[in-house]
Amino acid sequence: MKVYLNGKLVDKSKAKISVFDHGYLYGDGVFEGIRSYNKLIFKLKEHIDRLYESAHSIMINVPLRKEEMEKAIVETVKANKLKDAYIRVILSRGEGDLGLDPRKCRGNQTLVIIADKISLFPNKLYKEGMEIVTVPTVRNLCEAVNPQIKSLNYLNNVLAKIEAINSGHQEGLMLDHLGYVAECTGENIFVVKRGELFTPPQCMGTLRGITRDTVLDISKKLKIPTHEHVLTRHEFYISDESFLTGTAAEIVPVVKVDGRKIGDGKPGKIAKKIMDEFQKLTKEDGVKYQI
Ligand code: PXG
Repeated sequence: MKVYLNGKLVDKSKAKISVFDHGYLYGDGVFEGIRSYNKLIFKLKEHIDRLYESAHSIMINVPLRKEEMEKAIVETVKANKLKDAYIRVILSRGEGDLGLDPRKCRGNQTLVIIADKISLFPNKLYKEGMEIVTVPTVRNLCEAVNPQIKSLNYLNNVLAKIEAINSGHQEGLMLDHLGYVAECTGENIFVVKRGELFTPPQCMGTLRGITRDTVLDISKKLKIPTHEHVLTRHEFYISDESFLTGTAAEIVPVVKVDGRKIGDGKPGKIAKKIMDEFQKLTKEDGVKYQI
């Protein structure tokens, strides 16, 4: 495997960074997870835009222009001869000293691009649906560490994931500090009620997911009335269908929340329609590369 490290493609065994890197010491950095399907990188521009927005928000200068970033990502996937890839772009503030002071990193950002494979959940879950549970850890406050920033500081999500796993579930539903539904540990969430689609608005402790945006586009195309609206757990429990969206997870039907069956306890019709449309899109839409 070849890994992109600060402008060079190096062997995985040589892809090493300093223990003084503030990404390692403090989670001081940003990242993106991107997928390619049959030599098409899906929503690459959107992922690059979000990476630059996250970096801007925490005042890290991205050492490449956006066109150069696109090229670096494409070259990394090509170097690994992957038709279908999961691409991780990681930008940290770089090597500094043992203090928090970001100025000590002197603009030495570390940029890593890894192209690999990922399969987050077993196939069975996509057909039969997932059971999820509400977790005690509250989603980060927007005024503290804004969930819109895709930062390397994922402890909030990791804690929630631990709680979900400890209770025998694959995913955990995270609420915001007011008790409204926010998102899962690495996915946005949707519910369907009487043929209409609902998802929490961005300001409710959710990441503006690129798969979420894609689903909103699909629902527009399919003429499914869609609302970005605050949701309580009750609304979840009484919904007809539910599903999760994320680049790594793609679209996963949810059939039980906190022991309550959703609809008839099987993946819903609208979820399936959206999953089909999503699959079609991944086959046609994207930045093409040759291997
Ligand atoms: N919410 C959060 C908190 C995320 O981290 C999403 C929603 C979905 O966003 P996109 O843009 O991918 O549709 C994410 C992204 C993992 C893993 O291993 C998941 C993400 C990132 C990194 C790792 O589960 N999801």
